[in-house]
Formats: sequence, C-alpha cells, structure tokens
Amino acid sequence: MKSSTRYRIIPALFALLACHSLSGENGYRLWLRYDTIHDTVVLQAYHSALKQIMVEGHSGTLNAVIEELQNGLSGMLGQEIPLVSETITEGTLLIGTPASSDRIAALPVKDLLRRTGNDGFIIKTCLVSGKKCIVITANEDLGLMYGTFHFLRFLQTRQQIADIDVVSVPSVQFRLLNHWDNLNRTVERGYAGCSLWDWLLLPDTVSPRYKDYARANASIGINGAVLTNVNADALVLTPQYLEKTAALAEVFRPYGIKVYLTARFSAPVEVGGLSTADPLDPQVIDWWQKKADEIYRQIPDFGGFLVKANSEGQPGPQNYGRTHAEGANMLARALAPHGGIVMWRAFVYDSNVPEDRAKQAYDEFKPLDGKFSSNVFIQVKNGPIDFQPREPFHPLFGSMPGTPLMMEFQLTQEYLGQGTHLVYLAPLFKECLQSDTYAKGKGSEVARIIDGTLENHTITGMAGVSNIGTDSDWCGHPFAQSNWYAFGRLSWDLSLTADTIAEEWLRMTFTNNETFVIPVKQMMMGSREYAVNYMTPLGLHHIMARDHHHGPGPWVSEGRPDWTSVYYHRADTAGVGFDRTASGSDALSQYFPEVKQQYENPDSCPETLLLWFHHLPWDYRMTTGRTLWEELCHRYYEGADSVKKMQQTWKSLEGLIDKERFEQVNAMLSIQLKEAGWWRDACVLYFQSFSHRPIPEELEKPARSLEYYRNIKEPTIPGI
Ligand code: GCV
Repeated sequence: MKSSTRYRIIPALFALLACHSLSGENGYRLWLRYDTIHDTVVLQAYHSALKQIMVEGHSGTLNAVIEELQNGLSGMLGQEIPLVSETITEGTLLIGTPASSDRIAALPVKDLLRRTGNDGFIIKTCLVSGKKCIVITANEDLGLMYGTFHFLRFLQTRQQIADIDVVSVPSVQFRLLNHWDNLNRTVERGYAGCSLWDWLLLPDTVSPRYKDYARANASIGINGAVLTNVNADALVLTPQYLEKTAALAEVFRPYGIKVYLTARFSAPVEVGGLSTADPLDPQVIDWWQKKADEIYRQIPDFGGFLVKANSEGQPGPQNYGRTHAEGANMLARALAPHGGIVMWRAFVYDSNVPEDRAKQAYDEFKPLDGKFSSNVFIQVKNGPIDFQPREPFHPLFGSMPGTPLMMEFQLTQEYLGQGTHLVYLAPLFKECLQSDTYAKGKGSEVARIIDGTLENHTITGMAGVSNIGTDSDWCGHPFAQSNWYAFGRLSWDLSLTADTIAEEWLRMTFTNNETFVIPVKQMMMGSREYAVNYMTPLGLHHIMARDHHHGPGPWVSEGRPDWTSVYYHRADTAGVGFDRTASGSDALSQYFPEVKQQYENPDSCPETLLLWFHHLPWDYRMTTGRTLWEELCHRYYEGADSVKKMQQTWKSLEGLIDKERFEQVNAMLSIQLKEAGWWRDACVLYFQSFSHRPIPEELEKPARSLEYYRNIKEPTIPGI
C-alpha cells in the first residue's frame, strides 16, 4: 500500500479558527467530524479532484455509503458534491464493484481484487473513459463502505489525493466489540453511563444512536457486536428479546455489523424448562438446535454466541462432568448450519483456589487443543490474569496450534483509571501482539497467531471489551474514544503502529494543527507507561481495591486468596513479587523454552515484568544501580510526576481546540493527578511496612498515613 503525503498546514490559522468554529462540542461525533476545511490550498486541491460522485449499484450498504459521502464531502468541502449516474467527467469519485459497474469491470483491477476478499478494498486514481478519476472498488458492497471511510479519513487528516494507490485487506476476519451490558442497562465495568441498548423501548423505538454506533464501528472496520454481558442472562434468548435484538440487527446490517449474543449455558433449564443443561443430553442438544433455528429465522445474519463457562460462578459443561470442548461443540453444531460461530472464553476462574491463578487457563485448555469444532474460537485475554496495566502475553498463545484463538482486549479501563484517567491503550495492545511466543522459533509473534498466518487457521478474530455507554461523548472521557478507535484500526491492520493510530485519531477528533497534535500524541504514547508506574510498576499486579477495582488496595487480604492483593504481591520482610520460576509456581514452564529462559533469570527478565515472575529481596540491585526498594519508590514517583507533566502540556494548548473538550480533559487530568498521588502514596507506604527502609531522600514524603489510605471507602463507584 502506497502511503500518501500530508499537506503542511499553517498553525496560525488554527488559533483563529478554533475559538469560533468549534463551539458546542460534546464529543458525540467521535472521529467522524466533517468540519469545513479552511486551508485554501488544501480545499482547492480537494475540489479539483472531487467534482462529482458516481456510485454504481443498489443496496442498503450503498445507500449508507452515499449518505456518508454526501455528509462528509459537503461538510469538509463546504458545498454539495453532486451525485451523478451517467456521465464521467474529470474528478469523478467512482464507486462500485466489478459486478455492479461495467466501468469498473473494464479497469485493470481484477488481479488486485483477488487479494482483497470480502471486506478489503482498492482506492486508486485511474483513467475512466479517458478522464482522471478516483475509484473505490471491492468485491462486495461492504468493501466499498470500508473504502469510503478510508477515503474520508484521507481528507480528514489532510492527505494528498491527487494520485492515490491503496490496497487494504483486513488482518483478521472477525473484529468484534464485546459489550458487558446487562438487560437492566447497567454495564459491568462500564464508566460511560448506561447501556446503549434500550431493551424496554425496543423493538418499537429505535434510537438514532444505534445508527451512529454502527457508522462509527464501520468507519474503523469493526464488523460485529456481542450485545450482552458474558455474565449472561438467559432471558435474552427468549422470543421477546430476540425480537428486540432483531431490531438492532436491522439497523446495523447496512454497516456490516453482525449481532452476537452471550449464551448462558444453563439456558435450557432457566428458560427452556428442561431439568438439565448437560451438553450430551439429547433434549439439550435439541433445545439449542431449535433455539439457533429460531434465532436465524429472525436474524438471518446472526453472528453466533460468546460463552463464559465455569468461571466466576457462570454455569458450564463442567457442572455435568463434561469438558469445555464438549460444551462448545454442542453449541457450535447448532450454529454451523447457519454459518454462526462460538467464541468460548478461556478466562476461567475455578471454584477451587489454584496454586497459581495465572496457570489455570493453560492447564484447562491446552489439553483440549484440536478437540474443538471448526466454527469455535477460544477467546483469550491478552494476559494470564485479568487486563492488568501490564501483563506478559498469555501462555496459551502459541500453545494451541490446532485451535483458532481470538484475542480479547479490554477497552474499558477497569484497571486503568476507569472513567477519569487518560490512558491510551494501543501501546499495550501492540506490546502483546508483538511479543514473540517462539512457538515455531523466532518470529512467532502473538500477532501471527491472531491473524492465522503462523498456524494456518482459516478463521481469525479480535474482540475488544467495549467502553461505550449513553454518555453524550459515548466513552465518558474524551480520550477513551481513542481506545475504541485504536482497537478497530488495529484489528483491521495489525501492522499499524500505536503512534500512527494516535495521530490519525487526534487529527480527526480534535484538529490537524501540529502545534496540538505533536505534544498530545506524545502524551498519549507515554500515558500507559505512566499509569503502570503509578499503579503497578516492575511487574506488580492485581493490587487494586476490592470489587470495584478503583484505586489502590495492596492490603486486600481477606476472603478467597486469589481475589486478594497479598496473594499476588507476596510482600514480606525479605522482599516482594510472585515467584513463578521452578522454585515457585513454575508458571514459566507454560511458555516456550526461549521465553522461559529469558524470564527465569532475574538478570535477563525484563524489569517491566520482574515482580511478575520473581520474588526478590528489597536490596536486589537494579540496572539503574538502585536497590529494588529504591527503584520501586522512584517508579511510583515518576508515574505521578508524569501526570503533572501531561497536565502542564495540556494547559499550554488552551485555545487550539474547542473550550468544552479542553476543559473537560483539563478537569479529568486534575482528578488523574490526585489519584496518581493516591496510588503512589498508598502503595509506597504499604510496601514500606515490609521493606522497613526509608523513602529515598530526594523524593517528597507522603502527606498522609497508610491508615488514612486503608480507610478510604468508595461504596458508590460505577461499573460493578
Ligand atoms: C464480566 C474480571 C472482571 C469481571 C468480568 C470478568 C470476565 O474478573 O472484574 O467484571 O466479568 O473479568 O472477564 O469475565
């Protein structure tokens, strides 16, 4: 794919424009803002390349394409670009498939289209009937939709379009949001208001927001939404709710978004009146088959089921002495005739306390490799515990070559500051995807397992646990939108860098003014590491407050051991950290030898994961020359100081964007700064009670006592 060139924009112009043209911003438009371009050079170039639109073919998707183009182009170019059907002129934007357009069928694009599959597209400057045109073509109308959004992004980010040559094919086939939304509209780990799905009013009232949701997803390549929480309610499978689900599917269809539901394993008992949900019981098998038939009668393009089984109290096949494979395959057989899939989660939290929680998924699933039906994914969280600020990659990646594994990332910031912290997650996603599993020697990165190339899988997928709700800006924090955006863009193109995605998003969401884009991009790129530092540096993990997971709680020690913090940090007077080498839980043996060898020696283990794999003495010497204790303190202080710097940077940019979002982010950064200090002081004081060493002299001492932090109660945090 040829990369294009961006116009240089004169920053001074922006300062003038920002104040008067961008008022009334509530973030609703996300990155799909089509404000008028004021730079005359750019405007002139776009006008001469785009004189008319011709869309050949007819479908709901093409109607959506036309609508988006007309909105986008008239918004950005400041005037209607006529939609024509007959005569090609210089500067036509011609859109169609070879099947729908003889003009496109006559172009030399057939070879390229052999590579683009159903969703991929080509955008190319071509001569059509001797006239210079821009052509967007694909094998299917959906490809045309993705191509159209890509083309609009070109304009939104001020790229030159005089000579375009793009071929784009998605890295993975299933690119899904997972909503943890309950039928009563609460959202588990949701920090952006209520669930978008208004089950009470559906199917009779269909909120216009559903279409905007679909547009936003389609614009970044997302092609499916699991509507309901993995902690599932069987009610959603009843006729009343299926009718509501069908109404949503209808709105999403033109945008290529399929709906999926979570299947509660005990549904045959709870809503089917059977006495068992045993997956080998003929009546149960029959119930699920009939249920699948019923669903597909109403929603012919229904995507399939996501299942959390035998984990955190959810029912599953093990309740009947059956395996995950027996449970998943039974559902898969019901869906297969209709083309549906099962996404069976590997996040298992046994009812018995394991010796090391990090080992459980591998122990349960690895022996089942190759035993799943061909339409089953095993959906694996990026790390072996639970979406911590930093985890090593999950050892299942590379260990189940006979089974397609679907990546599960968490976009909602359950463990990363929830609704108030600016934490851009693409660096976390990339860190995991670029990790080398060594499953087939060097170069066996997680990304190659996810895109199917390492193990030759034909179905491939990525899921992001949604951070979307009814807040006017969808995600609660203006920068949380970037995590939704980044997930979509990455699942379309795993090779994109976090930096590129941040820049695109900033330009589309705020401004193309580089005086703003460059420093804010730097903030975003650093933000995940800052959060790691003020929350869980050096490989610490799972030391947050109980239940709601907001704020620090390294002292949490009561109740089920693997739900406590002390189980994970294991601090004592000798040192701190979880020994996962052979002398400890030996979780390291779940990784391939090259990884194991690197991590088992504290000297070669990356410092970022040191306390994940090792219990080390407080005086252990770090590469900085500091002791472990001193380094820990320094990391906590650096983390909190970085937030102060983000705040200073942000304040210095006042006037470059709209006042509303500027002030909202400013206010959020103040909260983040306060909470980063809270994490730092609470954790440093807590660990000091074991290390019995002074906080290094150069660091400011906490103003309050450990007792003060231990007594903070937050009974009303959202998202539980
Ligand atoms: C949906 C963590 C979260 C739970 C979540 C679970 C899961 O434990 O805290 O809220 O439940 O992960 O991924 O199933």
